[in-house]
Amino acid sequence: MRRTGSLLCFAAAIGGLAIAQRPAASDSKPWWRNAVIYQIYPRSFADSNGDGVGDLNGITNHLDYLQDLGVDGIWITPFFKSPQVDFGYDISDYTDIDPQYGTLADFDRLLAEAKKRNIRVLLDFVVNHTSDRHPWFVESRSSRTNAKADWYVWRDPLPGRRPPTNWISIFGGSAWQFEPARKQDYYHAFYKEQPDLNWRNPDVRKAMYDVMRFWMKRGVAGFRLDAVPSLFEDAQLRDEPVAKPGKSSYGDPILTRQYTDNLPECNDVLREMRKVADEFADGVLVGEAYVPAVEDLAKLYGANGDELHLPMDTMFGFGALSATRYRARLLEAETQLNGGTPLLVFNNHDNPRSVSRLGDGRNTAELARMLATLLLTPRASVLLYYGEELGMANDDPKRKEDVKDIIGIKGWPQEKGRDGERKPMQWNADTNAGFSTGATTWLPVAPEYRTVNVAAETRERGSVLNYYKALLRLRKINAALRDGDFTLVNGDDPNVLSFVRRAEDGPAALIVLNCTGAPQTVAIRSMADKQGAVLLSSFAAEGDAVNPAAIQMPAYGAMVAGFEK
Ligand code: TEU
Repeated sequence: MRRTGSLLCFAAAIGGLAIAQRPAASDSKPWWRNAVIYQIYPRSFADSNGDGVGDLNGITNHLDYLQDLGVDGIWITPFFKSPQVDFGYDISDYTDIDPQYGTLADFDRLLAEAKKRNIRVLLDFVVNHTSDRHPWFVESRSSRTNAKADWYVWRDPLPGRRPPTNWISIFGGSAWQFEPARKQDYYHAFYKEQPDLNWRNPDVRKAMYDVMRFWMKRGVAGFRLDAVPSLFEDAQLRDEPVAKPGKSSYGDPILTRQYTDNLPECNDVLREMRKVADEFADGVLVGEAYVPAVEDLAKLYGANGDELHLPMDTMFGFGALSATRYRARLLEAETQLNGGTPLLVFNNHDNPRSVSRLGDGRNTAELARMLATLLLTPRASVLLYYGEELGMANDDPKRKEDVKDIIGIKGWPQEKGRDGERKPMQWNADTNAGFSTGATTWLPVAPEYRTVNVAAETRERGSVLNYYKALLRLRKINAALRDGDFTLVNGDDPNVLSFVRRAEDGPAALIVLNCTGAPQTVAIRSMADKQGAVLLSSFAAEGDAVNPAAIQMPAYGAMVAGFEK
């Protein structure tokens, strides 16, 4: 492709270049529609006091970076009081901060500083379970007659003190734990230190809704609801049938989860939570939901759009790298979510980072730029995981004695745990990657930090970070990417995914993504008579001419091109 002066003018004329466009003056869309929400794992983002563990003040210190990156909101994973068995997903006080992360005053300062920068703050609401040290559970386990006796899921054991059902914990072993004081078992979908709340009890519901109000009154915009499918279990206590032969990495039988996941009662709770969120302007509920099919995802928006605003589409980003699969998933999201906004995600603190999971170890930066484009150009809201914008790779522990995540400790070596995707954020090439001034950090920084870091990538033209920034900017200023509809264009090409976003009566953006590690040529027949110009590409310069009849794509190449109509 060639760069020409006249094409630059053409690109400006069709509204592609930054200088030619401004965001719409009065935008009545809710803030979360087409928003980019940046997930922060606070232990690993920035350590302000040198103890080797990230904290709230560390986040506040880097809000300018996030503003410059161009995100609309942040979701911070749990920083509430917790024994940290599951690094904060075991909460012992929902309305206070764990001292290792800071204080309520620190949090209020974070909120105020984020607000100044127009960044919304979402908290992680662990709704399915508390810590076994939570005062509610301490009381509940003490007798069968106390005031909180029915706040958790208690059942009599079978004769011989066998567990009430064959249900298996998601983190391995029986999902039941015997409590001598009650001579009963309690249910835990996750660790035994994470007893499940009894959502059939109205007092539990009220207490949890009051937690939401506590934080929303302080100014948080909403919540990412943890482990939504696990809220209810079969009231009749039916055993799960065997799903397939063999054993899990924890040595358990592999059972279905038809009596323990995604029960219809979950939707009743989501409707109630939505009403609470709607008591506040701008309230938003994001949901963590690993569901098997698009119909299940659709249900989480509510039959009348009155449940989650944004259930995560985990099927899209956590499957194989395949143009065919992405095409099918994006089409489903467009047509089968009853008008709900899809929420796309490639990375989080529970899954190996995408460039390692999907890549072949070569062309990692190219793959990162292609995945960025695939994430940020469809009609969707987006979750971005800290470090994803740098192209950070996974870095699993090599020895069992180094593992911090209890999943890895229990499941080693088949299951290495989630430390690899929770490595400290790489700010610069200094000691501890600029994450901490401490002598040691809770997890060691990944060796790649010397080149993959914010400081180096800010300087480097065409770096993954600068590509993300340009893409986030384009997504805001380009009418087609901001508001346009979505049409798949290159049939069933197994290697290259292409689609068009078109604003009403306005310019169009053509997105072309090579989902393979080999060069490809693609022809967009429906646009063969048109000529466009590159708006942003991982391999071509802004303003370069684009001829849709024959587009040469290098390995993992990505391109966004502007067209007049
Ligand atoms: O995860 C819920 C969930 O479905 C996980 O079991 C996920 O499948 C697993 O981590 C994959 O390895 C949420 C949180 O995101 C996770 O970090 C917590 O450990 C879990 O809930 C328990 O609160």
